[in-house]
Amino acid sequence: MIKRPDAPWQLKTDLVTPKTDYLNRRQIMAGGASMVAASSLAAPALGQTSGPGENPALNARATRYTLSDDLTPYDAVTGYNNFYEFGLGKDDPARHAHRMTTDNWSIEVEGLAERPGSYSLDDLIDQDALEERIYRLRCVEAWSMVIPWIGVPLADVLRRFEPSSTARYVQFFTYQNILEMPGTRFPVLDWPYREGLRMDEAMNELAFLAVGLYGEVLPNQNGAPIRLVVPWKYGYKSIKSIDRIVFTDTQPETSWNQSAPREYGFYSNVNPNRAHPRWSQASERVIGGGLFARRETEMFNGYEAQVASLYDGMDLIRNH
Ligand SMILES: Nc1nc2c(c(=O)[nH]1)N[C@H]1C(S)=C(S)[C@@H](COP(=O)(O)O)O[C@H]1N2
Ligand SMILES: [Mo]
Repeated sequence: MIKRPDAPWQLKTDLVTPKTDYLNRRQIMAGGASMVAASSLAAPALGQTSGPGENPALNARATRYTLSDDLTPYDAVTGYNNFYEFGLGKDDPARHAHRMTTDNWSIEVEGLAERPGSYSLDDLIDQDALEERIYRLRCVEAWSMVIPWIGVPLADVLRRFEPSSTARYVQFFTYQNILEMPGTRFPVLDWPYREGLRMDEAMNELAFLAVGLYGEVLPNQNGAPIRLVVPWKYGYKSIKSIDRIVFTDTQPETSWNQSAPREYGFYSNVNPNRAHPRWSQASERVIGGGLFARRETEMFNGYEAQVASLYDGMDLIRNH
């Protein structure tokens, strides 16, 4: 048994709803459908996940950012992952990410901002402000999951650093430790993993920093202790285990764009009309929904109303 260090901002356990109640409540809300789906899980080889209830509980207020679709079962959300620092297999993160140390986490803030510096999680995340948002994560590999995230709007955190008016982009970096992250021994990507957003994208109401899911502290394999969630972009933009943020005036490097620019653009908006060079993006496999469960992919992952105006006048096939 790996003893997880308590996140400094987690609520005292006696103040929160026990997670089993949380899960039961969810099951009732979803008409039991999501939990039934758990038993017919489309059999990705699941690693050793921590079960629901093993991570410390988090309290969060419900929001209107809630998909009515069935939730992806907990075991799939935490057992079928991409986190290349721990290997290329979908079950590698669940098997190996427990090695990552997340205690005393801090984020270095650099570049074009009035308040650069080193911030602890406690500085950045107000535990009374935690929200739950149910967003779909749509991977470029053409599968998706519906996840009840807990966190805070990215804009609220970035504003505290007082970005300068000359900052046009923000770049994020993942923690790097070759001893804890076996996948980084291989030059699969240029480590540390990095991602970026245009400032107006980053300040959009949908962009979210997650510290939890399913009523509990984020499991390591999902990007503990803090990761980005950009619901209208392909999953790889949602960078995990962030330890550095840089404000810049030029479009920053992003790991996947650096590794294969023809396949992965800077914008990476979910776009059923722009195929990946090697496969279609018109539909997606629903993880946890059974062997043949698929859905049509929606423009901007279904968030056209909230984000289409960010790209007015841009050719979204060229600027993919
Ligand atoms: N640091 C880091 N962040 C990452 C990745 C990664 O390999 N390393 N994979 C990305 C990809 S491709 C996807 S689809 C999502 C998966 O998030 P999940 O495992 O929580 O579902 O994380 C993204 N964030
Ligand atoms: Mo992905």
